[in-house]
Amino acid sequence: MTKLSTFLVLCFLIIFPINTVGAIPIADFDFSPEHPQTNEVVIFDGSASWDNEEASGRSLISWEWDMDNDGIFDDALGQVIQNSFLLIGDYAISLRVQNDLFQQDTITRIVSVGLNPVPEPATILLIGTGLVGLAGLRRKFRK
Ligand SMILES: [Ca+2]
Repeated sequence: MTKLSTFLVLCFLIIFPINTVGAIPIADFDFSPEHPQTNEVVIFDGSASWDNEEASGRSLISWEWDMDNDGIFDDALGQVIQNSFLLIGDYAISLRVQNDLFQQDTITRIVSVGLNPVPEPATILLIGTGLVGLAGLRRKFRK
């Protein structure tokens, strides 16, 4: 090996150390319940994310979430977060993970939120008041 080629190999190893060349963070998350309803607390768990070089000491250092689908990951921080949705619909939820080499990966999943069939206390109160009113009318007509 010539001095020049030895020098070039050393430069390459300094710039791209062997144990970091293949490091790739992989973003992944689950959410529960799988079919959430309006106003229900949904747990988003990013612990399924990993780095393919974890055996070489690489690790993930951040989990950032984009909950409003604006492309900015500033809505929540942390491996496990929770959120609830006021309206029915399909929501694109994204997670971005970063490893200790500042390499990143993102993943987007669609959360389909359905209507909560359980009536709210205010609705129950309204129906109850209506029934009492009907009963009162019925008594009036009997007299
Ligand atoms: Ca956002």
